[in-house]
Amino acid sequence: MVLKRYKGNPILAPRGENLWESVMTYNCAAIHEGGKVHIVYRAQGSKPGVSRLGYASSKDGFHIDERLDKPIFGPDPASDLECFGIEDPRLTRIGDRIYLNYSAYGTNMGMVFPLKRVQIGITSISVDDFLNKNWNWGERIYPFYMVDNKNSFFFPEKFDGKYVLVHRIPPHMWIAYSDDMKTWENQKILLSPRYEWEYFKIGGGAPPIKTEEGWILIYHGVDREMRYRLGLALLDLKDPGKVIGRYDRPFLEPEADYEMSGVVPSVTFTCGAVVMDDTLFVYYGGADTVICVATARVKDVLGLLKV
Ligand code: BMA
Repeated sequence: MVLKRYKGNPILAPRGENLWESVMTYNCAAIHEGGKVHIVYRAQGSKPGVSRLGYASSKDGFHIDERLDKPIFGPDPASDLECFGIEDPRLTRIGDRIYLNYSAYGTNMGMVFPLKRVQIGITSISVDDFLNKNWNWGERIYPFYMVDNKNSFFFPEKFDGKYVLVHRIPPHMWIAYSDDMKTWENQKILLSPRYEWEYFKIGGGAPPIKTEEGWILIYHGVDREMRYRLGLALLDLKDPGKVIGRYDRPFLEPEADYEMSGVVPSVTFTCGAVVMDDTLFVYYGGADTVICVATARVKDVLGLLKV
């Protein structure tokens, strides 16, 4: 297998002493800035329960050097739109800001018997504030208001002056373009389920990784038994809406104990990957309980994507 699990997995696990992260610490964003990997992870104190985001960092990508005791982002107390939690974060740097995309899990406002809804939430923070751990998050926006939608992230670059977003309206992954991140246009399906192991639905995983041969896109695929695997595609460097490669087999599938058993068994789910010294580090949640990392040489990953 091209992608190799780190032998010290899991690298991060729930901490009983902190109520907000005592049961599940999983699907995490990862971003490489200021000489370290910043890991922003989803945490819960019970299932079902409210998800919040925790923070840890690592210099070498494997060992956690620092971990904060308090969440760095949680539901807006003034809004019903995320009262059930902030899920599955993705981080992307564009210019001098870092964007946080998340699944906002809330209700239909004002309903007597509220309907639970998951939609895309987006906010941002300056790179300086992020690196100094001043958690001054900006405005929260919900670009596809009340649409059943999640697994969104941006490309780190603009294309023809436009922001580009990947998102998921089941069962497909979509791509959309915008001048202001609020109004999205030219939407189209980017990828649809194709293989047996992703038959039920697919969704974006880590924000795209730029290489000389194209953008590496790691996504997840869900089969009929609700098993979550990782998949791999390659997008055109200049036209990110054009798929130029797709690996027909899973890039990673639940096999290790920490992926097979946990709060939700048989799940590998990524929200972030970074490249250091030509090595791709994929951070992922195992069984919705712990955080793991697996690595591969970028050139070997590209080798899987040759069509
Ligand atoms: C999805 C998301 C993920 C989770 C996965 C498996 O719908 O909620 O956060 O890892 O289910 O339970």
